[in-house]
Amino acid sequence: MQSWTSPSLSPLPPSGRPLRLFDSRIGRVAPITPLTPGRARLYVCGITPYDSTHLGHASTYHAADLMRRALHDSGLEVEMAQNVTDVDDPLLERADRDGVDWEELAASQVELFTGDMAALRIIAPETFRSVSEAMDGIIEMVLTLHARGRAYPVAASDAEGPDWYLDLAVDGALGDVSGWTEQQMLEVFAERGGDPEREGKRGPFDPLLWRAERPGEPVWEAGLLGRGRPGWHVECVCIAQEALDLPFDIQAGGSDLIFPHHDLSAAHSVALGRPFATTYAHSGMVGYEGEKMSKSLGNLVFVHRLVRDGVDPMAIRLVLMAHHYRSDWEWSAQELELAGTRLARYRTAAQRDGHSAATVQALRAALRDDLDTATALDALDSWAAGGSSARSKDVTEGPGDVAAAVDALFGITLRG
Ligand code: 5CA
Ligand code: ZN
Repeated sequence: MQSWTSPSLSPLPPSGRPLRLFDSRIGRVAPITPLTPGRARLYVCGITPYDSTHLGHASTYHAADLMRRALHDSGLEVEMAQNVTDVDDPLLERADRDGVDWEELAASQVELFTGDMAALRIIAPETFRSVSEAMDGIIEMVLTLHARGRAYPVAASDAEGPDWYLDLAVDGALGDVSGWTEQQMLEVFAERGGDPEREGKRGPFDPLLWRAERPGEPVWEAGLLGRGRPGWHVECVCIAQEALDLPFDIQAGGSDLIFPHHDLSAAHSVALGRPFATTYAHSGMVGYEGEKMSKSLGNLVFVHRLVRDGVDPMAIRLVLMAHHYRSDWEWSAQELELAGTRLARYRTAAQRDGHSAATVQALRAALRDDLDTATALDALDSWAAGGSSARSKDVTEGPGDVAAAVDALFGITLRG
């Protein structure tokens, strides 16, 4: 799939200091040591393209972008992959409701998404692949799971053939990523795409691997599994394997994916005989009007509308930076206004000779400390308040072009 054009990166020689990131699996911050020396491999779960990019998505991809920039600053090459869930229930239902072709709906929303990502100066992933593009590999993966004795059929009353599920019990416990109890899992499984009560399943959390053909749904031929379409989790395992190989270093995405999606992706991978990711990094949920911003609730603030209305995308980035990536927070128009003022102050400071090696050092230290953007903004506020006097006091060694560092580390342009 066509991704977007990455912003050009301001040159900043790597600090060589490792990124420390909170790992949901172990419940604490730990340094990132790539499995392949010198090269970090990162996967971020992509959009289901039936509504354009809202601030919640933007916040999650902003967090992944900061991870990538921090990994780069630590001296690593970075390789990143991102999927597009263009074959899934909510998208097909929306296309049906609106009387549009599902492929056209997906394509139009992906186009808006890539435009938003480019406007926000998010570095494009090396691999940006949709489920329909990855279908051959997904089918092969489902067939491999079947051949390894992990798939079982469940009769479907509204289809000719059975649906196929992954038998989690073969490999033992679920919950490696979330660490949740069965009760916690049951509370959210159904509302996050699961079907714990489906008759004929061996275990409540067994995920759908392959759904048999239903009238009006897009289908692909999968040999002895019959015609149909894949379940959700297998797509990310397949796209990650093809793009990055398994295991890889960091699985990123919003905290709503910890369970079931990331637990079950890891379970698929184990069933294939491979560990999945080493570190699981999750960003918090952005809310609006008292609830999580979500397509199903409809309480959305779209990036492209803000931009169309004249908001500087760099001010949006500053709002995102004002919240720690792991915390849940609410979008507000007042904060956006404050961010606009802040951006103007930073730009004035950058024009006024904003050299400060101490500030650059503080920015890098904050970023590699679990993406501590609030501390980075404090450093920038002091720098902007100090103006050119910061230079005479600055005795710290190292690069001191603050605007170049803000660009390289945080993706924000301060110079026109
Ligand atoms: N296609 C799947 C992932 S494989 C999916 O969750 N799509 S999505 O469109 O619902 O979300 C895309 C990404 O944005 C995911 O990483 C999700 O965790 C994140 N996300 C969704 N809503 C929010 C929100 N309100 N705040 C922060 N991140 C969010
Ligand atoms: Zn995913």
